[in-house]
Amino acid sequence: MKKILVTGCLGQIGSELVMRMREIYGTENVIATDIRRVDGNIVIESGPFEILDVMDYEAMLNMAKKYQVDTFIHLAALLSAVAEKKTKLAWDLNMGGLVNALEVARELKLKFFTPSSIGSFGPGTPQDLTPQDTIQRPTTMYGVTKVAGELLCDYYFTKFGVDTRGVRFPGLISYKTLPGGGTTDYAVDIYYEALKNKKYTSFIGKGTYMDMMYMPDAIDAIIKLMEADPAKLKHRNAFNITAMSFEPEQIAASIRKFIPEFEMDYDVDPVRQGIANSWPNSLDASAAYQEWDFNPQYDLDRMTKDMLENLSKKLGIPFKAKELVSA
Ligand code: AKB
Repeated sequence: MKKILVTGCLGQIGSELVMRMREIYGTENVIATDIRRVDGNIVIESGPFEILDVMDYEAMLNMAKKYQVDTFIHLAALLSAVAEKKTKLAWDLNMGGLVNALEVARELKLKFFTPSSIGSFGPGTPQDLTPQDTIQRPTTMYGVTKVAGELLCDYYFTKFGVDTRGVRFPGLISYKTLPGGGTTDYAVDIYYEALKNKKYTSFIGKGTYMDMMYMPDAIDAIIKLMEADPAKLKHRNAFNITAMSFEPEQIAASIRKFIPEFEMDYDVDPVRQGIANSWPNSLDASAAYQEWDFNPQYDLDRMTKDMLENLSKKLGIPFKAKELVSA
């Protein structure tokens, strides 16, 4: 990767990926785009930024030509809970944006990345240690677009030779940018509420396991996969990756190691609970370990400590993490 175009750069992944790639590849070589501008945003202020509607193929092509990019990272998409409410928009944006981006990659011979998700699986999928290659019959609009996206990326690889690569992300947790309307968002909200109120009401029910990952590991995974030797990749779209699997009681217990008075109760949202129930409990990420040395660094307690320390600074709420007595 030498010159990289990123769509959806103000989202949860994009905002951190752009900053990290600017450190590695040089500020001027990472062109951040989004459909909106947010005054004072660090991604916009720190390097090249352009307004880009991913539904506009001509604008996208011209942007890639203007900056003479060699890599396209396409992140703009609706997340699961919003997609369930805005089904037509989810299809139009998630699929229309993706096919436009793939066409640009084909036309200009660009290396290509787009994320899939644990949402690409469904109730018929083996739920524990879900294999890399298995049944994918999702029952959500988000999942339908993610499976179709995986297939489309494979198609552009086999048919046109576009170097497409992707991962199935679990829930991503970060303190920098909030996720926008996902099912796994409870695992981000809980840290904000733990610091602000020492109490959280979970919209995901007790005993609901989902895969999760801390954002620094997710960013490293994208860069590592994109830099991987193509000869080593047996799979492409998309690799199972995960760093941990937990249910709400376990993340609450992890927070209590640092904030002993933290309390949690439940007010389950039927829409998001239904989505979560249709997803796996835990993925088998061995193909990613074997084919491109995927190597996440954060487990639940290490992530909790880092989240609380950084969020306390961001929110201006004093918090001093003690060293963990037991993990
Ligand atoms: C969501 O909950 O929609 C996302 C995802 C797992 O793809 N975080």
